[in-house]
Amino acid sequence: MCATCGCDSGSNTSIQHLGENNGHDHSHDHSHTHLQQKTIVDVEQDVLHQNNLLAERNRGYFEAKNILALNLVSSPGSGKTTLLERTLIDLKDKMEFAVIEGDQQTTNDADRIHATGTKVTQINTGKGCHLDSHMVLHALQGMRPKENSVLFIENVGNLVCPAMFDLGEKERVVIISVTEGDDKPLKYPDMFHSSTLCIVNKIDLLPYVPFDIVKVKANARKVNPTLDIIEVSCTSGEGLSEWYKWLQSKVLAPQLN
Ligand SMILES: Nc1nc2c(ncn2[C@@H]2O[C@H](COP(=O)(O)OP(=O)(O)OP(=O)(O)O)[C@@H](O)[C@H]2O)c(=O)[nH]1
Ligand SMILES: [Mg+2]
Repeated sequence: MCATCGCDSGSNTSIQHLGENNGHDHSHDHSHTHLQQKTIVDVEQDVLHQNNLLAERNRGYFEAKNILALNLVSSPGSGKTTLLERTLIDLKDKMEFAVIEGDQQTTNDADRIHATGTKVTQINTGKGCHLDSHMVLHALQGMRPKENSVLFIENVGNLVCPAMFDLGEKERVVIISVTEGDDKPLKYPDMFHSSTLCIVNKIDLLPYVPFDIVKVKANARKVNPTLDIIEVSCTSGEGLSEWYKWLQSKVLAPQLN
């Protein structure tokens, strides 16, 4: 049990590698002896401290290999996997990609990514509601993303707990879709505060939903004044070129053709 958010993260995790790697499945149990502490505050600090240590290890690995690691976070169904499918296909001649998928159950998202021809590893968190740096470390050991590549880590759909868990990523990208309501940045500020880019997805649905795009931007910048914001529709393709430009601007020189 992860006391930080009350979920069962880590005790029931399975990792499955799909595609061109030395795939193997395994579950692993670990006794969280550090949870025997006196107070919840101690437990929270310990869980996050352990997570941060491994996150730094992941970050060192990414830096050594010149891998741009991006952590994609959002509530369930905002379009993370759809955005990845489009991106992986549209930019496949320009960049080398790998993907880690996080979901409580199923390999549905990994199957979708695999269909694009991209190396992908699925992490199933069981009862857990977020990825942590330990899970990502295990996934990396199996998948070994290439040097000078872009690694997308699609987190479990959840606007709360993933905000607390550094995975070692370079940047965090939060996705919000127009069906979710323009007040979400104010209600879930940690996620918007810790991200560097906010993608507003499903703008093709704007004529049908009461969502104020000016308001959502103002709300997002209230909690994070330096947040980049890009409006897209993964269905129509509108705005995707701006996302691709942002992505290319983050990729270090050797990753560009
Ligand atoms: N209208 C519209 N639908 C979209 C758009 N992007 C994604 N969808 C749809 O939204 C639904 C959820 O998309 P996913 O990409 O699975 O969302 P997700 O964030 O990966 O979901 P989880 O992994 O379950 O959190 C699917 O039915 C998509 O086809 C868009 O730009 N416009
Ligand atoms: Mg998904």
